Amino acid sequence: MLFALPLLLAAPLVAAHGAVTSYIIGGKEYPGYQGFSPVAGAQIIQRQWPDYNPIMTVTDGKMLCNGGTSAPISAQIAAGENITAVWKQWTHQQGPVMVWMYACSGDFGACDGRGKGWFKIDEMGAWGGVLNSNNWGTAIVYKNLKWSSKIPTSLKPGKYLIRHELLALHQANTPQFYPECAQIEVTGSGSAVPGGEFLTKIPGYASQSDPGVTVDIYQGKATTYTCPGPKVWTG
Ligand SMILES: *[C@@H]1O[C@H](CO)[C@@H](O)[C@H](O)[C@H]1NC(C)=O
Ligand SMILES: [Cu+2]
Repeated sequence: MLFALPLLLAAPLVAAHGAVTSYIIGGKEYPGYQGFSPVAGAQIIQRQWPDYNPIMTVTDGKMLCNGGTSAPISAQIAAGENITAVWKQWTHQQGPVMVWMYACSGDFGACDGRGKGWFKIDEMGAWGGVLNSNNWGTAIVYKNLKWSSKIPTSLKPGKYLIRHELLALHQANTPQFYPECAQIEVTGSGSAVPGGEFLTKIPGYASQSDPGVTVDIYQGKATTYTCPGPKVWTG
């Protein structure tokens, strides 16, 4: 029984939660990382994350791409086109979806996502005025196991990280963050870049006490929800 115990404890961690496992751009599916055994040189556009475990604090280093470092390849996407993230599994129905980008100044291998360069291109919090409900962005991911976002049409072409973040709020005052990143090369003729008010650092885009982070969705007082971090930049 001593040997069985760690297995019993570990199994639910794999069974619950989730992570982005592939991406669809223009009808083509780009395999992502499937989990749990990172290997060097895997021909995927996604930065390999070590596990499905939730991140519990906004300052955790894993907030940046769930701990993943660079990948050997990237996908091209035209500005104005949609990218769809796909989750093999997802288990929570309360909390927002946020999609972020970061302009790399050089090669992906040297693009560490550090500094005040992250901006949101998409988010969905709650609707309908009742937070203790399934009217949340993550409930759509629960249902469809997919999330589509448009790359802003006017965005300056170049190499970018794209970071899909699910923030699960089903436990009162106990946020759980699930962020993964992929490498995309945006094409087009735009020249727009977000202004400083749209940019932030990750980790560190909000404080742990931000009402969009540490919230009790069951206490019935709050009826509206504001996603943490800067406003979405649409170009
Ligand atoms: C493209 O993404 C936007 C969100 O940015 C969404 O509203 C729209 O439905 C998506 N279109 C498709 C065809 O998935
Ligand atoms: Cu979970």
